[in-house]
Amino acid sequence: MARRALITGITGQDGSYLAEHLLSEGYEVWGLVRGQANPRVPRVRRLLQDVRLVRGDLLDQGSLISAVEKVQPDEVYNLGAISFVPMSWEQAELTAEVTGMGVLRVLEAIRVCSGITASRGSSAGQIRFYQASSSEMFGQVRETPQTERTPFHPRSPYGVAKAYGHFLTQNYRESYGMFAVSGILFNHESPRRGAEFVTRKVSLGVARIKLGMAAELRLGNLEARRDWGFAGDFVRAMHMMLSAADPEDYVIGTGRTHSVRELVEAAFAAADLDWERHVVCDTSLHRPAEVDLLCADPKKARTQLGWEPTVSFEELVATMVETDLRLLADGGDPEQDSSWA
Ligand code: NDP
Ligand code: GDR
Repeated sequence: MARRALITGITGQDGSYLAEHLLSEGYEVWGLVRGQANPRVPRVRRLLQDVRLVRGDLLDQGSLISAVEKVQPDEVYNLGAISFVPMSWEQAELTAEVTGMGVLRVLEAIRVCSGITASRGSSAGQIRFYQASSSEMFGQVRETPQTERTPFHPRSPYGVAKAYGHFLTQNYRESYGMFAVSGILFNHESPRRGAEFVTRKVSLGVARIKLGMAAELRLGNLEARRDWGFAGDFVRAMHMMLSAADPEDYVIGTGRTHSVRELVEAAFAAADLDWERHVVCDTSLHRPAEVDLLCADPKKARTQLGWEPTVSFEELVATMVETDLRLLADGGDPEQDSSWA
Protein backbone atom coordinates (compact mmCIF):
# COMPACT_ATOMS: atom_id res chain seq x y z
CA MET A 1 0.00 0.00 0.00
CA ALA A 2 1.16 3.55 -0.77
CA ARG A 3 2.46 5.51 2.20
CA ARG A 4 0.16 8.39 3.14
CA ALA A 5 1.39 11.91 3.96
CA LEU A 6 -0.54 14.83 5.45
CA ILE A 7 0.95 18.28 4.79
CA THR A 8 -0.08 21.47 6.61
CA GLY A 9 0.82 24.59 4.60
CA ILE A 10 -0.01 22.87 1.27
CA THR A 11 -0.90 26.26 -0.29
CA GLY A 12 2.58 27.66 0.47
CA GLN A 13 5.84 27.46 -1.47
CA ASP A 14 7.24 24.41 0.33
CA GLY A 15 3.91 22.59 0.48
CA SER A 16 3.74 22.54 -3.31
CA TYR A 17 7.28 21.27 -3.85
CA LEU A 18 6.98 18.69 -1.07
CA ALA A 19 3.68 17.40 -2.45
CA GLU A 20 5.21 17.02 -5.92
CA HIS A 21 8.21 15.20 -4.46
CA LEU A 22 6.13 12.80 -2.35
CA LEU A 23 3.77 12.08 -5.27
CA SER A 24 6.81 11.22 -7.40
CA GLU A 25 7.87 8.79 -4.64
CA GLY A 26 4.50 7.02 -4.88
CA TYR A 27 2.87 8.58 -1.81
CA GLU A 28 -0.81 9.33 -1.36
CA VAL A 29 -0.69 13.02 -0.43
CA TRP A 30 -3.24 14.98 1.57
CA GLY A 31 -3.08 18.73 2.18
CA LEU A 32 -4.71 20.63 5.04
CA VAL A 33 -6.51 23.79 3.90
CA ARG A 34 -8.15 26.43 6.04
CA GLY A 35 -10.96 28.91 5.44
CA GLN A 36 -14.30 28.47 3.74
CA ALA A 37 -13.12 29.87 0.40
CA ASN A 38 -9.32 30.00 0.57
CA PRO A 39 -8.23 31.87 -2.61
CA ARG A 40 -5.10 29.73 -2.94
CA VAL A 41 -7.00 26.45 -3.15
CA PRO A 42 -7.80 26.72 -6.91
CA ARG A 43 -4.05 27.16 -7.53
CA VAL A 44 -3.30 24.00 -5.53
CA ARG A 45 -6.00 22.09 -7.39
CA ARG A 46 -4.52 23.21 -10.73
CA LEU A 47 -0.89 22.46 -9.91
CA LEU A 48 -1.33 19.43 -7.66
CA GLN A 49 -4.23 17.53 -9.18
CA ASP A 50 -3.40 14.31 -7.36
CA VAL A 51 -3.35 15.88 -3.90
CA ARG A 52 -6.45 15.35 -1.76
CA LEU A 53 -7.57 18.16 0.49
CA VAL A 54 -8.89 18.05 4.03
CA ARG A 55 -10.21 21.02 5.95
CA GLY A 56 -8.46 22.21 9.13
CA ASP A 57 -6.78 25.12 10.85
CA LEU A 58 -3.71 25.27 13.07
CA LEU A 59 -5.77 27.42 15.44
CA ASP A 60 -8.39 24.72 15.91
CA GLN A 61 -7.41 21.58 17.86
CA GLY A 62 -10.57 19.65 17.01
CA SER A 63 -10.13 20.21 13.29
CA LEU A 64 -6.61 18.77 13.43
CA ILE A 65 -7.74 15.69 15.33
CA SER A 66 -10.49 15.17 12.73
CA ALA A 67 -8.00 15.59 9.88
CA VAL A 68 -5.54 13.06 11.32
CA GLU A 69 -8.41 10.65 12.05
CA LYS A 70 -9.75 10.97 8.50
CA VAL A 71 -6.43 10.74 6.65
CA GLN A 72 -4.74 8.10 8.88
CA PRO A 73 -1.33 9.34 7.71
CA ASP A 74 2.00 7.55 8.01
CA GLU A 75 3.79 10.93 7.95
CA VAL A 76 2.74 14.46 8.93
CA TYR A 77 4.70 17.49 7.69
CA ASN A 78 3.87 20.66 9.63
CA LEU A 79 4.73 23.47 7.19
CA GLY A 80 1.83 25.77 8.07
CA ALA A 81 2.85 29.04 9.74
CA ILE A 82 2.73 32.78 9.63
CA SER A 83 6.12 32.83 7.97
CA PHE A 84 6.78 36.47 7.05
CA VAL A 85 9.08 37.82 9.76
CA PRO A 86 7.96 41.52 9.71
CA MET A 87 4.34 40.45 10.18
CA SER A 88 5.32 38.77 13.43
CA TRP A 89 5.91 42.18 15.07
CA GLU A 90 2.57 43.49 13.80
CA GLN A 91 0.61 40.41 14.87
CA ALA A 92 2.79 38.85 17.56
CA GLU A 93 -0.01 37.04 19.35
CA LEU A 94 -1.40 35.49 16.16
CA THR A 95 2.13 34.42 15.20
CA ALA A 96 2.56 32.75 18.59
CA GLU A 97 -0.78 30.96 18.13
CA VAL A 98 -0.22 29.74 14.55
CA THR A 99 3.55 29.33 14.28
CA GLY A 100 4.14 28.27 17.91
CA MET A 101 1.00 26.77 19.44
CA GLY A 102 0.04 25.28 16.07
CA VAL A 103 2.92 22.82 16.53
CA LEU A 104 1.51 21.75 19.89
CA ARG A 105 -1.93 21.21 18.35
CA VAL A 106 -0.57 19.03 15.52
CA LEU A 107 1.54 16.97 17.93
CA GLU A 108 -1.48 16.55 20.23
CA ALA A 109 -3.67 15.47 17.30
CA ILE A 110 -1.10 12.78 16.45
CA ARG A 111 -0.74 11.74 20.10
CA VAL A 112 -4.47 11.48 20.71
CA CYS A 113 -5.20 9.65 17.44
CA SER A 114 -2.34 7.22 18.11
CA GLY A 115 -3.50 6.50 21.66
CA ILE A 116 -0.18 7.61 23.12
CA THR A 117 -0.14 8.56 26.83
CA ALA A 118 2.62 9.25 29.35
CA SER A 119 2.46 5.62 30.47
CA ARG A 120 1.82 4.13 27.01
CA GLY A 121 4.50 5.35 24.62
CA SER A 122 4.49 5.12 20.89
CA SER A 123 5.06 1.76 19.20
CA ALA A 124 5.78 0.38 15.74
CA GLY A 125 3.58 1.74 12.96
CA GLN A 126 3.63 5.16 14.57
CA ILE A 127 2.94 8.39 12.70
CA ARG A 128 6.19 10.19 11.84
CA PHE A 129 6.18 13.98 12.34
CA TYR A 130 8.26 16.69 10.64
CA GLN A 131 8.42 20.24 12.05
CA ALA A 132 9.50 23.16 9.83
CA SER A 133 12.05 24.80 12.14
CA SER A 134 14.02 27.80 10.95
CA SER A 135 17.48 29.37 10.94
CA GLU A 136 15.68 32.45 12.34
CA MET A 137 15.99 30.67 15.71
CA PHE A 138 19.76 31.35 15.62
CA GLY A 139 19.02 35.07 15.26
CA GLN A 140 21.95 36.98 16.72
CA VAL A 141 24.34 34.18 15.96
CA ARG A 142 26.82 32.90 18.52
CA GLU A 143 29.04 31.22 15.90
CA THR A 144 29.37 30.91 12.12
CA PRO A 145 28.58 28.63 10.39
CA GLN A 146 25.58 27.44 12.42
CA THR A 147 25.17 23.75 13.29
CA GLU A 148 22.61 21.62 15.14
CA ARG A 149 24.45 22.55 18.35
CA THR A 150 24.56 26.35 17.90
CA PRO A 151 22.52 28.04 20.69
CA PHE A 152 19.40 30.02 19.76
CA HIS A 153 18.96 33.78 20.16
CA PRO A 154 15.84 34.61 18.10
CA ARG A 155 15.36 38.25 17.07
CA SER A 156 11.65 38.35 16.16
CA PRO A 157 8.35 37.05 17.56
CA TYR A 158 8.46 34.64 14.59
CA GLY A 159 11.86 33.28 15.65
CA VAL A 160 10.65 32.91 19.25
CA ALA A 161 7.53 31.03 18.11
CA LYS A 162 9.66 28.70 15.95
CA ALA A 163 11.99 28.04 18.91
CA TYR A 164 8.94 26.98 20.97
CA GLY A 165 7.84 24.59 18.22
CA HIS A 166 11.37 23.25 17.90
CA PHE A 167 11.79 22.46 21.60
CA LEU A 168 8.27 21.05 21.82
CA THR A 169 8.98 18.63 18.95
CA GLN A 170 12.13 17.50 20.76
CA ASN A 171 10.14 17.18 23.98
CA TYR A 172 7.43 14.97 22.43
CA ARG A 173 10.17 12.75 21.04
CA GLU A 174 11.74 12.46 24.49
CA SER A 175 8.48 12.28 26.50
CA TYR A 176 6.45 9.89 24.35
CA GLY A 177 9.02 8.19 22.13
CA MET A 178 7.39 9.74 19.06
CA PHE A 179 9.26 9.82 15.73
CA ALA A 180 9.22 13.63 15.73
CA VAL A 181 12.00 15.64 14.04
CA SER A 182 12.81 19.23 13.16
CA GLY A 183 14.58 20.44 10.06
CA ILE A 184 16.37 23.70 10.82
CA LEU A 185 16.07 25.09 7.31
CA PHE A 186 17.91 28.15 6.06
CA ASN A 187 16.25 30.46 3.50
CA HIS A 188 15.06 28.66 0.39
CA GLU A 189 13.48 30.29 -2.60
CA SER A 190 11.93 29.60 -6.00
CA PRO A 191 9.67 31.17 -8.62
CA ARG A 192 6.81 30.12 -6.29
CA ARG A 193 8.14 32.23 -3.38
CA GLY A 194 5.66 34.74 -1.94
CA ALA A 195 6.14 38.25 -3.36
CA GLU A 196 6.74 39.67 0.14
CA PHE A 197 10.08 37.90 0.61
CA VAL A 198 13.20 39.69 -0.58
CA THR A 199 14.31 37.32 -3.37
CA ARG A 200 10.92 37.36 -5.11
CA LYS A 201 10.44 41.06 -4.43
CA VAL A 202 13.74 41.64 -6.22
CA SER A 203 13.07 39.26 -9.13
CA LEU A 204 9.63 40.80 -9.70
CA GLY A 205 11.08 44.31 -9.30
CA VAL A 206 13.78 43.60 -11.89
CA ALA A 207 11.21 42.19 -14.31
CA ARG A 208 8.92 45.23 -13.90
CA ILE A 209 11.82 47.64 -14.48
CA LYS A 210 13.10 45.68 -17.50
CA LEU A 211 9.61 45.72 -19.06
CA GLY A 212 9.13 49.44 -18.39
CA MET A 213 6.38 48.83 -15.83
CA ALA A 214 8.35 50.49 -12.98
CA ALA A 215 11.38 52.71 -12.53
CA GLU A 216 12.54 51.92 -9.00
CA LEU A 217 12.65 49.19 -6.38
CA ARG A 218 12.45 50.14 -2.70
CA LEU A 219 14.35 47.87 -0.32
CA GLY A 220 15.37 47.81 3.33
CA ASN A 221 18.66 46.57 4.79
CA LEU A 222 21.08 45.63 1.98
CA GLU A 223 23.82 44.44 4.35
CA ALA A 224 21.98 41.45 5.87
CA ARG A 225 23.47 38.12 4.79
CA ARG A 226 21.54 34.91 4.17
CA ASP A 227 22.30 31.36 3.07
CA TRP A 228 19.88 31.09 0.11
CA GLY A 229 19.08 27.74 -1.54
CA PHE A 230 16.43 26.28 -3.86
CA ALA A 231 13.16 25.11 -2.25
CA GLY A 232 12.99 21.99 -4.44
CA ASP A 233 16.27 20.78 -2.94
CA PHE A 234 15.18 21.51 0.61
CA VAL A 235 11.90 19.53 0.54
CA ARG A 236 13.89 16.41 -0.42
CA ALA A 237 15.72 16.82 2.90
CA MET A 238 12.39 16.87 4.79
CA HIS A 239 11.45 13.51 3.30
CA MET A 240 14.92 12.07 3.98
CA MET A 241 14.59 13.03 7.65
CA LEU A 242 11.33 11.12 8.00
CA SER A 243 12.76 8.14 6.09
CA ALA A 244 15.83 7.85 8.34
CA ALA A 245 16.24 5.00 10.81
CA ASP A 246 16.30 7.31 13.85
CA PRO A 247 14.51 10.59 14.63
CA GLU A 248 17.09 13.39 14.66
CA ASP A 249 17.17 17.13 13.92
CA TYR A 250 19.21 18.48 11.00
CA VAL A 251 20.49 21.83 9.73
CA ILE A 252 19.70 22.26 6.00
CA GLY A 253 21.44 24.99 4.00
CA THR A 254 24.00 25.43 1.25
CA GLY A 255 26.93 26.58 3.40
CA ARG A 256 27.33 29.75 1.30
CA THR A 257 26.22 33.20 2.39
CA HIS A 258 25.43 36.33 0.33
CA SER A 259 24.31 39.84 1.24
CA VAL A 260 21.03 41.33 0.02
CA ARG A 261 23.26 43.74 -1.94
CA GLU A 262 24.87 40.76 -3.75
CA LEU A 263 21.42 39.34 -4.45
CA VAL A 264 20.38 42.67 -5.98
CA GLU A 265 23.56 42.90 -8.08
CA ALA A 266 23.07 39.35 -9.42
CA ALA A 267 19.37 39.85 -10.20
CA PHE A 268 19.81 43.16 -12.04
CA ALA A 269 22.84 41.79 -13.91
CA ALA A 270 20.73 38.81 -15.05
CA ALA A 271 18.48 41.31 -16.88
CA ASP A 272 21.37 43.51 -18.07
CA LEU A 273 20.42 46.36 -15.76
CA ASP A 274 22.49 48.63 -13.48
CA TRP A 275 20.99 48.19 -9.99
CA GLU A 276 22.39 51.49 -8.68
CA ARG A 277 20.15 53.40 -11.08
CA HIS A 278 16.98 51.78 -9.73
CA VAL A 279 17.29 50.61 -6.11
CA VAL A 280 16.13 53.03 -3.42
CA CYS A 281 17.04 52.33 0.21
CA ASP A 282 14.00 52.85 2.41
CA THR A 283 14.70 52.84 6.16
CA SER A 284 11.00 52.27 6.88
CA LEU A 285 11.61 48.71 5.64
CA HIS A 286 14.28 48.05 8.29
CA ARG A 287 13.24 45.63 11.06
CA PRO A 288 13.07 46.43 14.81
CA ALA A 289 15.78 43.78 15.34
CA GLU A 290 17.68 42.29 12.41
CA VAL A 291 19.34 38.94 11.85
CA ASP A 292 22.63 40.10 10.32
CA LEU A 293 24.28 36.88 9.22
CA LEU A 294 23.17 33.34 8.56
CA CYS A 295 25.31 30.57 7.10
CA ALA A 296 24.64 26.85 7.51
CA ASP A 297 27.00 24.02 8.24
CA PRO A 298 25.02 21.17 6.59
CA LYS A 299 27.68 18.52 7.32
CA LYS A 300 25.40 16.29 9.41
CA ALA A 301 22.74 16.18 6.66
CA ARG A 302 25.40 15.44 4.06
CA THR A 303 27.09 12.63 5.97
CA GLN A 304 24.04 11.00 7.66
CA LEU A 305 21.31 11.57 5.05
CA GLY A 306 23.38 11.95 1.87
CA TRP A 307 21.62 15.28 1.20
CA GLU A 308 23.25 17.80 -1.17
CA PRO A 309 21.85 20.98 -2.73
CA THR A 310 21.87 20.95 -6.55
CA VAL A 311 21.11 24.59 -7.46
CA SER A 312 23.64 27.40 -6.89
CA PHE A 313 22.75 30.92 -5.72
CA GLU A 314 23.60 32.31 -9.17
CA GLU A 315 21.38 29.76 -10.97
CA LEU A 316 18.54 30.37 -8.51
CA VAL A 317 18.57 34.14 -8.95
CA ALA A 318 18.82 33.90 -12.75
CA THR A 319 15.92 31.41 -12.89
CA MET A 320 13.70 33.59 -10.69
CA VAL A 321 14.37 36.67 -12.82
CA GLU A 322 13.78 34.78 -16.10
CA THR A 323 10.53 33.27 -14.78
CA ASP A 324 9.19 36.64 -13.64
CA LEU A 325 10.17 38.30 -16.91
CA ARG A 326 8.15 35.64 -18.76
CA LEU A 327 5.26 35.87 -16.33
CA LEU A 328 4.89 39.65 -16.58
CA ALA A 329 5.54 39.76 -20.32
CA ASP A 330 2.66 37.27 -20.74
CA GLY A 331 0.39 39.53 -18.69
CA GLY A 332 0.45 37.29 -15.60
CA ASP A 333 -0.51 38.63 -12.19
CA PRO A 334 2.07 37.78 -9.53
CA GLU A 335 -0.49 38.40 -6.78
CA GLN A 336 -2.44 35.48 -8.23
CA ASP A 337 0.85 33.58 -8.41
CA SER A 338 0.47 32.70 -12.07
CA SER A 339 4.08 31.49 -12.06
CA TRP A 340 2.69 28.37 -10.37
CA ALA A 341 0.99 27.34 -13.58
P1 NDP B 1 4.52 30.10 3.07
O1 NDP B 1 4.34 31.40 3.77
O2 NDP B 1 4.66 30.06 1.59
O3 NDP B 1 3.30 29.14 3.46
C1 NDP B 1 2.73 29.16 4.74
C2 NDP B 1 1.56 28.20 4.78
O4 NDP B 1 0.99 28.23 6.09
C3 NDP B 1 0.44 28.53 3.79
O5 NDP B 1 0.04 27.35 3.15
C4 NDP B 1 -0.67 29.03 4.70
O6 NDP B 1 -1.95 28.71 4.20
C5 NDP B 1 -0.43 28.18 5.95
N1 NDP B 1 -1.11 28.72 7.12
C6 NDP B 1 -1.05 29.97 7.62
N2 NDP B 1 -1.86 30.09 8.69
C7 NDP B 1 -2.45 28.87 8.87
C8 NDP B 1 -3.40 28.35 9.80
N3 NDP B 1 -3.93 29.11 10.78
N4 NDP B 1 -3.78 27.05 9.68
C9 NDP B 1 -3.29 26.27 8.69
N5 NDP B 1 -2.38 26.70 7.78
C10 NDP B 1 -1.98 28.00 7.87
O7 NDP B 1 5.78 29.38 3.76
P2 NDP B 1 6.92 28.46 3.09
O8 NDP B 1 6.29 27.45 2.24
O9 NDP B 1 8.00 29.30 2.58
O10 NDP B 1 7.52 27.76 4.41
C11 NDP B 1 6.97 26.54 4.92
C12 NDP B 1 7.33 26.43 6.40
O11 NDP B 1 8.73 26.42 6.56
C13 NDP B 1 6.83 27.57 7.28
O12 NDP B 1 6.50 27.02 8.54
C14 NDP B 1 8.03 28.48 7.41
O13 NDP B 1 7.95 29.22 8.61
C15 NDP B 1 9.15 27.46 7.43
N6 NDP B 1 10.43 27.89 6.94
C16 NDP B 1 10.52 28.43 5.68
C17 NDP B 1 11.74 28.77 5.16
C18 NDP B 1 11.89 29.37 3.80
O14 NDP B 1 12.97 29.91 3.50
N7 NDP B 1 10.89 29.28 2.93
C19 NDP B 1 12.98 28.56 5.97
C20 NDP B 1 12.76 27.97 7.26
C21 NDP B 1 11.53 27.64 7.70
P3 NDP B 1 -3.07 29.80 3.70
O15 NDP B 1 -3.08 29.69 2.22
O16 NDP B 1 -4.31 29.27 4.33
O17 NDP B 1 -2.63 31.14 4.22
P1 GDR C 1 13.73 36.16 6.20
O1 GDR C 1 13.37 36.45 4.66
O2 GDR C 1 13.28 37.26 7.09
O3 GDR C 1 15.16 35.76 6.25
O4 GDR C 1 12.78 34.92 6.53
P2 GDR C 1 13.11 37.79 3.85
O5 GDR C 1 13.28 37.43 2.42
O6 GDR C 1 11.84 38.46 4.24
O7 GDR C 1 14.31 38.76 4.32
C1 GDR C 1 15.68 38.43 4.11
C2 GDR C 1 16.56 39.62 4.43
O8 GDR C 1 16.36 40.64 3.44
C3 GDR C 1 16.29 41.89 4.10
N1 GDR C 1 15.55 42.85 3.28
C4 GDR C 1 14.25 42.73 2.91
N2 GDR C 1 13.34 41.76 3.16
C5 GDR C 1 12.10 41.92 2.63
N3 GDR C 1 11.20 40.95 2.84
N4 GDR C 1 11.76 43.02 1.91
C6 GDR C 1 12.64 44.03 1.65
O9 GDR C 1 12.31 45.02 1.00
C7 GDR C 1 13.96 43.88 2.17
N5 GDR C 1 15.07 44.65 2.10
C8 GDR C 1 16.02 44.02 2.77
C9 GDR C 1 15.61 41.59 5.43
O10 GDR C 1 15.82 42.65 6.37
C10 GDR C 1 16.28 40.28 5.80
O11 GDR C 1 17.49 40.52 6.45
C11 GDR C 1 12.59 33.85 5.61
C12 GDR C 1 11.16 33.32 5.81
O12 GDR C 1 10.88 32.38 4.80
C13 GDR C 1 11.03 32.66 7.17
O13 GDR C 1 9.75 32.04 7.28
C14 GDR C 1 12.14 31.61 7.31
O14 GDR C 1 12.07 30.99 8.57
C15 GDR C 1 13.50 32.25 7.12
O15 GDR C 1 13.55 32.84 5.83
C16 GDR C 1 14.64 31.25 7.23
